[in-house]
Amino acid sequence: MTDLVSMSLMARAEALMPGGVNSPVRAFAAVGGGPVFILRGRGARIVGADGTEYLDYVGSWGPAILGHAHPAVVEAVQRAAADGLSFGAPTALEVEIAELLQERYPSLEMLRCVSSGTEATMSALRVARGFTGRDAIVKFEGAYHGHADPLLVRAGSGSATFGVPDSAGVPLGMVAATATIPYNDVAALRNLFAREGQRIAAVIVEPVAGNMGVVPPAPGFLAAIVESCRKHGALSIFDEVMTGSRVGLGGAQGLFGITPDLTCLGKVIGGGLPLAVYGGRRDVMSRVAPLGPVYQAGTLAGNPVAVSAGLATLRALDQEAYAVLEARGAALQEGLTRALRDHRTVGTVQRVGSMLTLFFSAGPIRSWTDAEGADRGRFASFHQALLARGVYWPPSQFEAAFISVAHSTDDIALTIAAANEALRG
Ligand code: KE4
Repeated sequence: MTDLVSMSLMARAEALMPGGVNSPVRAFAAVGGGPVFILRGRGARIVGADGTEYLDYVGSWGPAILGHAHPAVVEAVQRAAADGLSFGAPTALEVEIAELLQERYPSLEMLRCVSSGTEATMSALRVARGFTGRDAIVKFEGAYHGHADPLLVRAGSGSATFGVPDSAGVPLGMVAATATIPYNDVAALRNLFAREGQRIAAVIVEPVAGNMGVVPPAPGFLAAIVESCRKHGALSIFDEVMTGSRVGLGGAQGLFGITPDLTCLGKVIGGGLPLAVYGGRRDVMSRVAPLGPVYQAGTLAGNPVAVSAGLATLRALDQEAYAVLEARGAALQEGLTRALRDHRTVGTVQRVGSMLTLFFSAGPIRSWTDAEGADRGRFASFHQALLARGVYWPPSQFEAAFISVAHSTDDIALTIAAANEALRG
């Protein structure tokens, strides 16, 4: 289902952009019906091209944690823009956000602003390889860290697999040193380190997986990563592009009390504008140019308008905001779980804070192997039924839904009612 205005816009878009979109998931391929083109957003709601209003659970895939067009963020952006959009020179704003992020993420002894999560993870891997002098990196099946070549490797087959590209155009050589192992599998991690530890530069992990749907870390999993890296002279990288300032003031590392060597941030910290960060141990980050031999650069890195949006967003995120996010998330999880039970539908709702996924699978979902068994067809019809009832849910079974501070208790109740109708079929 989509509206006629979006359909006509899509016809024009498809003539000019691959799939009519600027990022694949937006095409609604996994749920069918074609995308809704968005006119504007305010608070917890977005308005489609034909004027239809939707309760938004995509939130720009995480950044809109305060809701859309938050007055303080809009005002900060307008004020910054009036002074010039970009200078390619240092500004006080970059110092302010670096200091604020270091307060919230003590592991960020030194950091660098970039313009996307992909840039952050790509750069973190490069500095890890430069610092250790090693090439091998380890990621987990079902995790997504942006589209840099070394990270586009196919999900493994249960044991560690090196170097199978997951995209055309990625030379075998670019992924030959990238191993994938199952998420939450400490034994597989330890076995890989026992075999290859001397050549592993880094392990990169989503400390709460969001890109296979929400999969929390099993007890001891994150600690095992940090400990194995330390034992073998590798670096642990927490990709907190999604979880950073989403699952708590200090991200997943603050929530779980685990300190990685390097951290990547994005999404929320830019408040909807292109801003991301990588950083961590001072001895590691001191290898980055111009201080050291690891090169990384960016025309718009630390852009004053994007930084202003990020500062306004982060300053509005206090413990009270996280208490609201936790309460809304818990209420939605409880309501959706009850709806599945009342309609005798096989499914499970997994959540950390204000990011959650309803899997059409019995659960628990602990890894990609568990997640990929979910009923995608059932998800697609559920998504379409929600959309028809004014609820804009992420258009893939393997994504997280995001709640904002602007979602009211009534909005949560409305969503649960729509879910009950959608499950009733
Ligand atoms: P960007 O390059 O899209 O800013 O960030 C890449 C990235 C890195 N790390 C994690 C944990 C991420 O979730 C992402 C991007 N997330 C997707 C949503 N699953 C962005 C949506 C999209 O690709 O359009």
